[in-house]
Amino acid sequence: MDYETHYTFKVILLGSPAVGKSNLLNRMIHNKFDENIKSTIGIDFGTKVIKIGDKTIKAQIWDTAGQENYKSIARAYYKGAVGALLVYDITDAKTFQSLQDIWLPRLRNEHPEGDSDIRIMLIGNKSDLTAKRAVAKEDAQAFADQNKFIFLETSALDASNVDNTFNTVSSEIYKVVCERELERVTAAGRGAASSTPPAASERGARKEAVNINSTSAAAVVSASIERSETAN
Ligand SMILES: Nc1nc2c(ncn2[C@@H]2O[C@H](COP(=O)(O)OP(=O)(O)OP(=O)(O)O)[C@@H](O)[C@H]2O)c(=O)[nH]1
Ligand SMILES: [Mg+2]
Repeated sequence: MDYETHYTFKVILLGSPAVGKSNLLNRMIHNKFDENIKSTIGIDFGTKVIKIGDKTIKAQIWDTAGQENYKSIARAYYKGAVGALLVYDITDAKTFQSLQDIWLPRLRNEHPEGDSDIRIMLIGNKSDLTAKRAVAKEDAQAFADQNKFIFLETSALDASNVDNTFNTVSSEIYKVVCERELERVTAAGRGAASSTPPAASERGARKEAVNINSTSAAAVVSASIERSETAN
């Protein structure tokens, strides 16, 4: 089918080994679960096309191993991301702690302009294993509130909240794009009315950053295809 894509979003999965990142990706893109899945090697990604209003959005979800050597993949993996899913396993408190100690600081290190440039969601996966719960919902919610993240518990196994996660992160990103589009149009109007519009040029630059991100995401996709071909 031929269609025009209005926006391409890159969303990255982050979290410790075995929290279920790859199965979440599988569930979001193919509606499948693979209990014999192996730990991810290199970088993997899946694409899903969705409609928001009258716009066609291509969402790329990127996945890598929780144990991946940070420096070797960081630049390509984080580059151009406009959404991040911070994933922990509700049955393993260490994986929740590592989001605070490792994954969130890394993400912020790669996005020094701050969280306004990237929509972040906190995801407690394996919600089907309630009997083995080790992270209270209240603690996760408090961490999310403190950082202004949306929080959801999911199960890649029984699919609960997985579509909800995907739709929420996509519409949150889309809202940012719309806000920036509005800022750009407003700034352009102000620029026409005034001979020295410093705020306008600043905002124009921010919008440029969004465009550059989308383009660089596409460039990184081809880089990652080469990588996974080498890995296999
Ligand atoms: N019960 C249950 N098990 C899950 C769920 N998601 C993943 N698992 C299991 O958790 C293990 C790890 O899943 P993966 O998807 O490979 O985890 P990962 O985070 O991609 O791991 P790395 O690639 O090593 O970083 C597998 O044995 C899965 O079967 C879930 O929602 N519920
Ligand atoms: Mg994996």
